[in-house]
Amino acid sequence: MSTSYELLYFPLRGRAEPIRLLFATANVAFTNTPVTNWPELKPKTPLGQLPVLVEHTESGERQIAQSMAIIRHLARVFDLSGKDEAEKTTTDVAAETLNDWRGKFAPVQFAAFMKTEQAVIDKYWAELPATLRLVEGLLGSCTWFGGGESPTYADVLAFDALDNHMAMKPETLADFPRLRALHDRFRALPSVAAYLEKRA
Ligand SMILES: N[C@@H](CCC(=O)N[C@@H](CS)C(=O)NCC(=O)O)C(=O)O
Repeated sequence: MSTSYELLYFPLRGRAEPIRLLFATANVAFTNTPVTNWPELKPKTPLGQLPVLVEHTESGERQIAQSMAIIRHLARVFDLSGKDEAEKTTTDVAAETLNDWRGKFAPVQFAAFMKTEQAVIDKYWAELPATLRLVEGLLGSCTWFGGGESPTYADVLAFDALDNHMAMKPETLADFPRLRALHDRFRALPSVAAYLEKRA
């Protein structure tokens, strides 16, 4: 049964971007639907939040909420969760660590919107090198965060986090050559490169 995918989110990167990057990694087409009528749509979504993935099949439509549930679901379907139990567990450990980091970054990235205090922002940047050391340590000498020969959804989360930091502070990875190499390697995957070239 063939499935077509539609991703609903506000017209920005935010929580939907790792999902878009996952589609790009798997080289699977999807319809990106920017939501501009949120008050009207909100009550029709499963949890009153975006992103929502809509899967269309011959037997009907299924809406999935929660960005990490969407990512893990698609990663299983597209075989981007790690190839065996060891790789899957390593991938999950990396993903949870990256999510902890992404959670701390959100009030800094969206400081104006979230009215984050300057002291919180300063503390975040002061502690960033320690966080990056931890994350780089998890990658170790592996090519990908799952420890295998091909990328997993943890690499998608890592790329998105690294990319968002570099957009704010291009020098972020100056002292972290293995994370910089991971960022370059992921960005160079042909289907990802094609997506990045087009993305708004
Ligand atoms: N844990 C959820 C959080 C979703 C969430 O907070 N979505 C925000 C946008 S990033 C939202 O829908 N805000 C509008 C609203 O709650 O009405 C996820 O990761 O999907």
